[in-house]
Amino acid sequence: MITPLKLERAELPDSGRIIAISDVHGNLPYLEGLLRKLELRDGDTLVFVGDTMEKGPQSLDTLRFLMDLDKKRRCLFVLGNCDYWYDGEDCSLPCTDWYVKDYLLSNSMGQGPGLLAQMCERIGFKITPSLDMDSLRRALGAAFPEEFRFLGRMPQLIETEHYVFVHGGIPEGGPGDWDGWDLMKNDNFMGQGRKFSKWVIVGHWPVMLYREDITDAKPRIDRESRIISIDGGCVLKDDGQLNALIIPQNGSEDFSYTWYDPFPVRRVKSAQAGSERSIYVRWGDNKVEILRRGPEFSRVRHVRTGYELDVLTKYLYGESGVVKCNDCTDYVLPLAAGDEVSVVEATGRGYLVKHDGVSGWYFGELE
Ligand SMILES: [Mn+2]
Repeated sequence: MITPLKLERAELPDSGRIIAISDVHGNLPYLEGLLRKLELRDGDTLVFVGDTMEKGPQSLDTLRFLMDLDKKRRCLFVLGNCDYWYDGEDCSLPCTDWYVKDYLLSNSMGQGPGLLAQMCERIGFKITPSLDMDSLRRALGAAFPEEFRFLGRMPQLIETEHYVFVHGGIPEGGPGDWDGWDLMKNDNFMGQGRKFSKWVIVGHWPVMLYREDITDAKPRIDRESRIISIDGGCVLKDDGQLNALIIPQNGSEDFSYTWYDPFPVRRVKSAQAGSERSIYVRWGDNKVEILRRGPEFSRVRHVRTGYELDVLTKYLYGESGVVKCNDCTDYVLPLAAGDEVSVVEATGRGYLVKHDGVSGWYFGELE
């Protein structure tokens, strides 16, 4: 598939914060929660770094929310691989036949019905295996012209004086060598050993995937490569969060961040020491051998590393013998009495909590 390249240059205002958010994935409550937490001011510029849709439950509503927000505030948008529905020059039409069919019929993009499926449902267009693409295009094009125009205007990359915003990453070589798709879907961008003169701000690759020992959902700011990766695993990870990278003003490197997740915040009563050794078992590398199955926890061995840990039995899925395990960690968080944590899960042994974006166990009592 050849995806036309669409690059843009933009000027950012001299004052006001620049706030980058990526990978909302149709999770409107997280986005609303994050925007509330940010206490937006008139001078702020919001940059949405792609994948606002798909995988989560509310793609169409999220898109419309952003279209509305764009009318009220200064917003910039770049396309992610999950926002891309166009093929070739004619931006009034959703993407190629095979892509749309595959997506609509098999739900291959993820867990929930995505944007096009929600649009079909909204107008009562029935999706069947004999789906006629021309009538689908006519129906969606007629019912959602503004939505497609809005998406069709988005570039894959926005370059400013000091920062570059791109969903996946910047491919090797120069624009003459690039396909638009490689800017949107560029896996493990921070792990490629690249360096840049401007700050490159990306989403796409959930940041926790950059560590194998702990689950850390905070934005990763690498001053050496000048890459900032901000996807906190919203929708994709049960304990994920929606991050906002905050640049206090144009040209600044004094980055900060905040995030939203829905977990209740509590205080820990007693201090505990952190574990010296831990593992983060993640999707794609989650084959485990069950050593002892228990009602709440089971002892397993992570197949690739041989590491042994206890996991919640409900996280195990697949055939008997070597099975797979939902994302999890055995990391024990270092905590001081009075620390605030958000409680992801209460179990018979202790609490799975998050502290400063890091997930782990707390075995004491909560206030
Ligand atoms: Mn993506």
